[in-house]
Amino acid sequence: MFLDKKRFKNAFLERLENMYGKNINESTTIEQFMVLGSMVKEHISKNWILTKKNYRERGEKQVYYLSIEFLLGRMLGTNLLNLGIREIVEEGLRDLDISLEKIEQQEPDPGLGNGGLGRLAACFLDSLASLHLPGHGCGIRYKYGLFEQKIVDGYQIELPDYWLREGNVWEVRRSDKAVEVRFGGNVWVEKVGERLVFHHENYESVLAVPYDIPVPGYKNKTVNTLRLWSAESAIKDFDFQCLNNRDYQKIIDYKRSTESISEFLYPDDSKEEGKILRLKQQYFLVSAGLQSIIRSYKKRHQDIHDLPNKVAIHINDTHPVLAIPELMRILMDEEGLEWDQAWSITTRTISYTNHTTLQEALERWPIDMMKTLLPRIYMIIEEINERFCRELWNKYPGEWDLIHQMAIIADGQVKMAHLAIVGSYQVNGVSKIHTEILKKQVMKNFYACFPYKFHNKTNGITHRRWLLKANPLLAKIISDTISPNWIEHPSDLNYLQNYAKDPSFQEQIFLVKKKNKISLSNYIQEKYNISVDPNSIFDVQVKRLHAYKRQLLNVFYIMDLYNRLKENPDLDIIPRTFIFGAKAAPGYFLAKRIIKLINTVATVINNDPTIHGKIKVIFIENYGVTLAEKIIPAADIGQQISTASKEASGTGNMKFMMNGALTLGTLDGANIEIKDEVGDNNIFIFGLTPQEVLHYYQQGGYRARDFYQSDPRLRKILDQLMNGFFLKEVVEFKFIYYSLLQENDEFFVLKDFAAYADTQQRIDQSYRDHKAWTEKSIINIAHSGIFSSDRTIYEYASGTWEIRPIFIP
Ligand code: T68
Repeated sequence: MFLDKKRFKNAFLERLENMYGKNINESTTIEQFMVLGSMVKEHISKNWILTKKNYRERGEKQVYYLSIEFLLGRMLGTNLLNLGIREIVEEGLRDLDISLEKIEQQEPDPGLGNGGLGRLAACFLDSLASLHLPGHGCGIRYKYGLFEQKIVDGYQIELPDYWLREGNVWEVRRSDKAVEVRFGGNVWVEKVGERLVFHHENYESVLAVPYDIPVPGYKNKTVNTLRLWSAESAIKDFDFQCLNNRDYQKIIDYKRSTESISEFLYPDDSKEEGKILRLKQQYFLVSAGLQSIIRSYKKRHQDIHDLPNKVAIHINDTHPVLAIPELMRILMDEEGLEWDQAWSITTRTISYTNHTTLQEALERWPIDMMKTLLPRIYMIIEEINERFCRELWNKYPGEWDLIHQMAIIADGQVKMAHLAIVGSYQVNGVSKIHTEILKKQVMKNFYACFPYKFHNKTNGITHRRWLLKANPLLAKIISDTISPNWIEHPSDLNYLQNYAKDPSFQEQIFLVKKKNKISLSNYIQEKYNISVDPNSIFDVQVKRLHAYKRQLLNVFYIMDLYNRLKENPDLDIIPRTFIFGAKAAPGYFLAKRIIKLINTVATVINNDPTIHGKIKVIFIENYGVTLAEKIIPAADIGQQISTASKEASGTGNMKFMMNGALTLGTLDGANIEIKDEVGDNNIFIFGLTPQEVLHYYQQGGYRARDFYQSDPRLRKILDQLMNGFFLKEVVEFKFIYYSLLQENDEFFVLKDFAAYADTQQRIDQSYRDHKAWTEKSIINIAHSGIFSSDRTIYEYASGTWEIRPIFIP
């Protein structure tokens, strides 16, 4: 049906009739989306079945990527691109007087993730399939994704994101593959001959039902699977009728409690809440995932001892770390293996990636909670801990403190990162500096014990979504210049280096950026009724709101610039449009005050005629994958200004450079590697180094108040927070003020301010020379190929999972 335009049109009209009993004029755009989606899914199905058959029959090793989040973004556009049918569809629809773009906008954006960690998982799926690699995702089908953000009077309001309202056209429910997951109850042990048999009783049974989503590779025949699990009660509907009232109530309660497990995504990206429902979600994912992995393994292979040669299981941060004790449970309690055999298999099957060194984000669960909810799993963790501590004792006799620090269970808590390191064969950091910080600081004791486990795999992004799809104008001029080979070999982008000084190519690049800026300006005009100048510098910071990401530094500079403009309206600056997008965790008070501050400053500045529109400040609400695809291609500057050592990698930085924006950043995460690629002249770096920051922390911080006293700009800005200059209700900003001056500015905002302001002024100077600027922009694009997730996945496939491509005939 996608062979040519004519066949496509006929098939489309016919299906519209079949599904909705309507002709083209009667149908709504959402109906058109559902029709097109179902056609595309059907088109994928053939190769999906073929891929599964090949994987089954060829018996080669496969990887399962376990993640509590997959931040997928819309799928129609990427599917059309990967299948190579976008043009036919676009033209066919145009004949019918329908815009493909409008149809695409009907698709809900599945926000099943918070930020970088979830988006990385989605990029990895695309790269696995595009590289012909047998790799599947395993996650949770949350009924509600990350909240929808509205800004009302400058404040963030959270609305539920019921993304499944119209159904999900991409998924297939697989009731036949449902499995049971058990919570609570008690465990008793029986000795049968030489063996101990564990009986789990009085548990609550939850049915895990998988929904499969196809993941097609780029113009190949591979179609991998993302399997998302939904929690349901294990009761059949007819049971309801024959029950008296009391039991009926019990059943309703049970139904509610089971279904709540996959109800919503936890909206905090940096703090562990220790909520029992979250622990339930984690075990639900892991138990359902592993049961299904083992079941499918046993269909293909005889010997369970061979598991590590045929299956790799990767855990995305510690959220799925219960995969370790769960695999032990299955191997011992269900497959009848001894501890040592099971442990050897487990620790050769599971690998782990760490995404943070923030203390508050390192997961710890109270022993009591875990024991009550997962009695058998807790027993296994206890045993792992005992054996590990015994080993430590042999290695470091008498060193109680050290052993206490490294234990998996200590101080009434289970330390999930310790369990992850001990129970896996590889621990990966997400950028060079992050891996070094893990080795030398945060996990240094573990590194001393298991130096061979620690590896770096710098993150990446799929250039297919983030360049080819998000920025078609740029993709086209790149293809016209160096041939479209870069799409399959992103390192070919390097050839653009030869055109960095070419005036005609520079001209094209400049024009494309301008067009993207105009298109974003139109969006801002329509949505917020604010006019922005496409000739101004588009200076963008879009990411989750967190104190360590330092949106505050950005807004302080804006306040300072405004103050200077007020003093001298003739101040010679290139007009600037500051663009923010950021969701704050609903319970994160400081972050929400910062959103209010940005919006307050924006309102004052945007409505002040005396500065002649030289600066504008825009807060784009509800930032997510879809908006990122619109905003990033229009950026001149991407701000990556986290306190050095705090951002494990960042992936926004890579998206910006790939779209020709220059980075304004600290020496943190992958910024360092970007700088090494593009050279010092093509990036704007400022501020403390990670070593300096860590050094200050060891000394107990620095004296923030000194900076308030010695820098008149800072004094003025901080005073303005408290004297009602921007907002009469000063109480709103007290909390920010005190976090800096009384709590001593944990993230060095004041300390880095001067360097940041200087660098912003360098940018202003630099932008005046359009040719030189565009040359820098081209150099950034040319060096972005290495940050394709294809490279990252290649490294994981060869260096961690040991999987090989399987070409589908
Ligand atoms: C991010 N982490 C890192 N966490 O902050 C970022 N956390 O530097 C890195 O580039 C990215 O991971 C990919 O490696 C997160 O996004 C979360 O979203 C998260 C979610 C739940 C709980 C804790």
